[in-house]
Amino acid sequence: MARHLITSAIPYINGIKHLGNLVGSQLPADLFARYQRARGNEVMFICATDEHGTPAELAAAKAGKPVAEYCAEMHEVQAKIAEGFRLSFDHFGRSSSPQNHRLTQHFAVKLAEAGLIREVSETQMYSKADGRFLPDRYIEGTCPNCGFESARGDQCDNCTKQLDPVDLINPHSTISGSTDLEMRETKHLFLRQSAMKDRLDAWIDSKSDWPVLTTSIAKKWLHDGDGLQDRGITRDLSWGVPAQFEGAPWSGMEGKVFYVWFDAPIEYIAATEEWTEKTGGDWERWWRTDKGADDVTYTQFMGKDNVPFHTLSFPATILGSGEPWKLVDYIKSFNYLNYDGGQFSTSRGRGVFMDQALELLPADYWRWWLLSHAPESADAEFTWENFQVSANKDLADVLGNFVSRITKFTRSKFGEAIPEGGSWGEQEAALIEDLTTRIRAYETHMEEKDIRKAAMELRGIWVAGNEYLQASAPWSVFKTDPDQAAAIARLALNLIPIYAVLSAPFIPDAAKNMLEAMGNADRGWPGDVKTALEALPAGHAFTTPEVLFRKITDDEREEWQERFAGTRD
Ligand code: B3M
Ligand code: ZN
Repeated sequence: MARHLITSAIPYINGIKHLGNLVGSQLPADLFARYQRARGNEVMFICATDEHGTPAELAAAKAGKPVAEYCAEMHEVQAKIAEGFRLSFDHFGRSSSPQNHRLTQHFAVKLAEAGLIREVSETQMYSKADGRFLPDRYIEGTCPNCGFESARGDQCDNCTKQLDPVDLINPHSTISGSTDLEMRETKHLFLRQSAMKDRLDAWIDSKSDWPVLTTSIAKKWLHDGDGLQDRGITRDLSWGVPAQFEGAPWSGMEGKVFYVWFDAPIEYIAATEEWTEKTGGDWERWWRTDKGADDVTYTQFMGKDNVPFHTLSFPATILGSGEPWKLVDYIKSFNYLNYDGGQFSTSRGRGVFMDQALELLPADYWRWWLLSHAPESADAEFTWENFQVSANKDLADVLGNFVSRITKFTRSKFGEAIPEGGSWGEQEAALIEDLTTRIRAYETHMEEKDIRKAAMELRGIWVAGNEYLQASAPWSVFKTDPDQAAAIARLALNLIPIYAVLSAPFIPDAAKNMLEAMGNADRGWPGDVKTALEALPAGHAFTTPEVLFRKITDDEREEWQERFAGTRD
């Protein structure tokens, strides 16, 4: 039994995420976790809310709530929506947890002991109108790299370049809008990433199987311009992990906290420790190579804007600590999903947000469309037309129709049990061969985290069953040879639990309904296809399920298109 540690980038606490966020991390991570569990492997699937930094503070201020209260509430909201999408986290943690406070401070101490932290006296943007320093998102201006006008102090959302607030052109405070800013002297801690450059470079070089999207971003950061830069890991904020604490090897850091991007990835570990508190399980055997984690395969999922932090900063923390922590084995990154001719926009409420999606249709519709159109090799685009076609064809016409046709036919001719009689011939042998090839290909795509390819193969597997039914036509055969019709029905009914098991990582609810209809006949992953097709014997009872997938009408499509074109308040 292999052991898989799987983490999804942890979503910021500030509000409900849109479908583009979902498909860029949590959903593909869930697909992989469900697949690995279905293969009988041991899985630890971790996600959390990212609760520190300026996004949290700004959102809480906007909501008129103390930040701790805001975070606690929004965590519950996000957890509930994640459940709605059937995201099967073993634990959905909180980066504000005591475990993360402790671990973040622990790493900082270890890094300092290894000589990888330096104290820097630097000038920072200070807003006289606001009476405070303006870290990260408290300041916006024009990106010096690409000219984007709403670049934030820490990163440009347009070109993904990491920025320093002092780099921005025409900067202003996002609290008051004030441009009356001045540079003031303040002390901060810096992580000496530059000292780790060669180690990180060699490590990235050893990952020849990683997506080019991942390695090219890492390489750019390592080699462009002056190469990998040291990064400030403290901020002038009150909400976060305090940078001054008992046992800290520095002084004068009162009133400062660690930078959100320093503590957020550490939360992957801390969330597993939170899971221990919840379950009594052993988190160290997932994270400490001296405590059993050396046989763990660790896979991370994230959008491309998060790649620099996961290929460079977090590994610098892990490697730099000098302790035996588990390093990531594979980083699956994604391009962006666009929305109907433009971008999803949280600030302008453009596009479909996770809570809204679930009000329109069950999770499986969204899961299927998003995963089968995952922005892997390039940016992808959500359009309502495409969504309607994909759901109606793949889910309703192909899979749903197959299940409905064979259960209804059997019920009407033989009753609700797998019928007896007849035998399989050439047509069945050909189907078994075809399915065997396809299922093995599906496994390969899933192992390689080629999500679109896996989706297309799965669809091919559904189509094969439909075509078999069409070609063998048990409704005609029945008139002259009821025994032969029974043999066909027996095979087709046995395909339903196989489809359920194979499809569950993509569409878990429909899979569950299919298994239930077949008397909860989960016989595990189909290894040998012929054996799997003989799993349910004649006489095994089934029920004819309600419509698995209803079709999306043109009226609905038009209404939704209009409704989500702009502003959500
Ligand atoms: N919260 C950014 C994002 O939600 C950030 C990811 C942290 S992963 C450790 O895209
Ligand atoms: Zn830019």
